[in-house]
Amino acid sequence: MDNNIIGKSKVRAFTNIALVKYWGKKNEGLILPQNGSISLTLDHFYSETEVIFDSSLKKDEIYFNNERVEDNKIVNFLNILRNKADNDNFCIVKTVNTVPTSAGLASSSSGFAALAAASSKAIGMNLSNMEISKLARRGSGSATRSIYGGLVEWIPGTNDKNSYAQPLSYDKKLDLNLITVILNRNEKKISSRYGMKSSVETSPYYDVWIKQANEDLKNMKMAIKKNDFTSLGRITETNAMRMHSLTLSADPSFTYFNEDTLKTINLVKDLREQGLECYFTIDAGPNVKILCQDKNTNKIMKKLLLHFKHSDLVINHPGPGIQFIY
Ligand code: 2P0
Repeated sequence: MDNNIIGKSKVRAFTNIALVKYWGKKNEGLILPQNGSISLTLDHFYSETEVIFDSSLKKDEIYFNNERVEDNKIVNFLNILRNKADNDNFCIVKTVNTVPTSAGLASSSSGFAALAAASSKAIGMNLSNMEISKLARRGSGSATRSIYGGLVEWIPGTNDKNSYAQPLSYDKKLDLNLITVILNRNEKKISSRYGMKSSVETSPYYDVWIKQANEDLKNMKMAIKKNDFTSLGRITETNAMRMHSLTLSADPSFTYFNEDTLKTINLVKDLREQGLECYFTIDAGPNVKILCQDKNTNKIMKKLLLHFKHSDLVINHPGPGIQFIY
C-alpha cells in the first residue's frame, strides 16, 4: 500500500442527449443555464474515470484514453473541488471514453459526471447524488443530468445551490430507443461553450428562445406524464430546430449541420411518411440522433442500413445513472 495515497475512486457515467436543450448560460462561472432542460441518459456510450489523490504529487496528472494530456477544464474543475473540500492535494485522473470526443455525442456529459463522482469520493467527501449533480455542473452543464438514468430534468435555479438535475418518473412502456447516426467522428470546430455564448450575445431571437424552451419543457413533461410518444417526439424535433436557429441567427452566423445532417433529417421525415414513427434531434455537431420506440426500431434500422454503414448506427436504450466501481 502506497502511504502517499489519500483516497481513490472509479466511476462509470453514461452520456445523455437532451430532448429539450440547454443552450446558453446566465452565469458562466457557475454554469447556470438560461432555461431548464430534459434529457435521456443512454446505455451505450459512457466514460470511466479513476481519480487517485496522492500527497506526493506536485501537480495534477491527467490521462485520457491512456495518454497524458493537459486539460484546463479538468484542472479548473479540480480546483473548485479542492476549494469545497478544503484540501490542497493533487491527483491522477485517468479517463477512458467510449464516446467519440467532441463530435456532438455528449462526451463532456459523461466525462464530468464520472469525474465529479470519482473525485469527490477520492478526496473524502461523501456527497448525495443531488450534490454530485451540482458539482458536475461546474465542469460542464450537460454533466449535471448524467448523474441519473432514464429521463432527467435539470432545474435551472438561480445560484450554485439550487441548479441541479433530478430523475423524471415515466412509464417504461414508452419504450424509448435512440439511434445515433454517426456522420462525423472528428472534433467539432465550434465548441458548445463558444456557440452558446455567441447565441446569447448576438442572436436577436435569444429572448424568444428562452420563452419557447420553457413552454417546450412544460409540454414535454406533460407528454411524459401522459405516456404520449407522438407529442414527446414532436417537441424533441421542434426544440432542436429552435436551438439550431440561434446559431443561424448569431453574428457571425454558424451551424453545426453539414450536408449529411440535412439528408438525414429528410430521411427521418420520409420514414415518418411511410408510417414508421420517429423523430430527430441534433446537438453541437453534425451527428443525428433518431428517437423511436422498441416496436419500430428494427424496421427503421433496416431502412437506415440502405444509407449508412452498420458501424455508424448505434441503438441506445435508456441507460443507468452513475455507477461506483470502487
Ligand atoms: C444539451 N448541449 O442540453 C445541449 C444541447 C449541446 C446541445 O449541453 O459549456 O458541454 O460545458 O456547459 O454541456 C453541450 O454543451 O457545455 C450541451 P458547457 P456542454 O445537452
